Amino acid sequence: MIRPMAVELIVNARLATMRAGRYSLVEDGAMRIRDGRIEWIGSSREAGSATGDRLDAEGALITPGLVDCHTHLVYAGDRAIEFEQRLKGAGYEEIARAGGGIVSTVRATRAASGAELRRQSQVRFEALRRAGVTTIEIKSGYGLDPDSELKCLRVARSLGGDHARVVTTLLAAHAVPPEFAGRADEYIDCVCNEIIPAAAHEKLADAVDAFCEGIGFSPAQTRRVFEAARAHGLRVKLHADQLSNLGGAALAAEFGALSADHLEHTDAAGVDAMARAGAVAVLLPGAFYFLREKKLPPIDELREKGVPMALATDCNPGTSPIASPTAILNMACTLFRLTPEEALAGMTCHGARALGLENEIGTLEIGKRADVVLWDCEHPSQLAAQIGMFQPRAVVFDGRVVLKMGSG
Ligand code: DI6
Ligand code: FE
Repeated sequence: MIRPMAVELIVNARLATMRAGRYSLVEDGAMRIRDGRIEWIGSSREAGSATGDRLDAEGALITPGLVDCHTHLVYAGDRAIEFEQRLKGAGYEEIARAGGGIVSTVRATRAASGAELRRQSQVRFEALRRAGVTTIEIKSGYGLDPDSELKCLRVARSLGGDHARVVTTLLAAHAVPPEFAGRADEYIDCVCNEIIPAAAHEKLADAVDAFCEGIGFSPAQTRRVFEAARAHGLRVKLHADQLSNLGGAALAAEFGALSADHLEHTDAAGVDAMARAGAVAVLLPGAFYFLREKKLPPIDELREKGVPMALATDCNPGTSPIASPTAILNMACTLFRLTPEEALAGMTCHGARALGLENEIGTLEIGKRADVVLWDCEHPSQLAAQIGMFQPRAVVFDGRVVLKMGSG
C-alpha cells in the first residue's frame, strides 16, 4: 500500500475531544497536526492557513480514533454452522464433544499457514478499521502450542503499520489444548516455561492474558501465568468473572493488571480491589448479547468507585462474532445502561488506558497522536443511538488520511 497523505490542518468540525472521558465539545473547532501529533486545538477562526493539506469537515463531528482494546480476531475457519446447530437445539457442550467449539477453531488455526491466517484475519481487521478503529488489541489463543501461538502473534503484529496501530496480547492460557486434555497443570507448565519466554524473547507480546473460569483455568493456574509474565517484564490483564465469580477481578488487581475484562459476576470486593489498583474494567456487551446472559456486570458500583469503564468488541468466532464498534456502543447503552457519552469514552479515552496508552491516544489533546475520525453525523450521541447508520467519512491515523469515503 502507498504511504498515505499527511494532513496539516482540519477545520470546521464539531470536536468531541473526550478529554477526561466527557464529550468536551469544541464547536466550530480546528486542529493543527505536526509530525503525526496534535499540535494545536482551537476555533476555526483562529486556525490560520496551511501550507500543506487541509481537511474541511463542513460542520461534521470529529472524535478520537476508536480504540478496540479486546479482540481475538486472529483465527482461521468459521463457526456459523454451530450458530445454526444451537438454534436447532444442540448444546454448547454437545457441539464441543462432536469436535466443534473452540477446539475446531484451534484445529483450523493450527492448520493454516501464516499467510492464510493473515488473509482470513485481515478481513475482520479491515472491517474494524473501516468502522473508525485506529488502535486494535489482538490476542493469540487459538494456537495453544508454542509454534502456533507465536504464529498468531506474528500475524497480529503484521496487521499493524501505516494504517492502524496493533497491540498484541499472549492468551496461550485460553483453553486446554486437546493433547493436554485432563492435564491442565502440565499445559500451564508449557505456557510458563516455553510460550511466555519465547514470546517475550521475540518481543511479540505487549501483555499476557488468561481465561480464569471453570471452563478455562483456575485462579491458582492464572497466578502462575501472571508470575511468569511478571518475570519477563510483561503487564497482565484477565478474562475475569465472565460466567462465574472466581475472584478474577481481585486477582488481576493484585498483579497490577492493566484491565480486568467481562466482569459479569464480579462482586463488591472485586470492584474495590480494582479501584484501589487503578485497573480498567473492560466491558464486552457483544459476548453478553450473543450468549444471552442475564447477569449484568456491576456497572453502578464501577461508576461509584470511579473505575474507568472501557468497551470492546471481543471480536471472536464463538461468543462475539462482531466487528462493528458502533454496534457495541449501542449494546453498551441498551444492555448495560451506559450513557452514550460513557460508551464513547469506553471506546476512546478509557480503551486507551486499558492498553497503557493513555498518554498517546484516546483523546484529542495537544501532544497526542493525531488519530481522528470524521463522522458522517453531527453529534456524538448519534454514534451510540443507532446501528449502522453513520459511517466514518474520513479517518486520519498518525496524522495521515488512511480512509476516505468512496475510496480505499
Ligand atoms: N471467553 C469467551 O467467551 C471465549 N473466549 C473467552 O475467553 C470463547 C471463545 C470461543 O468460543 O471461541
Ligand atoms: Fe475475550
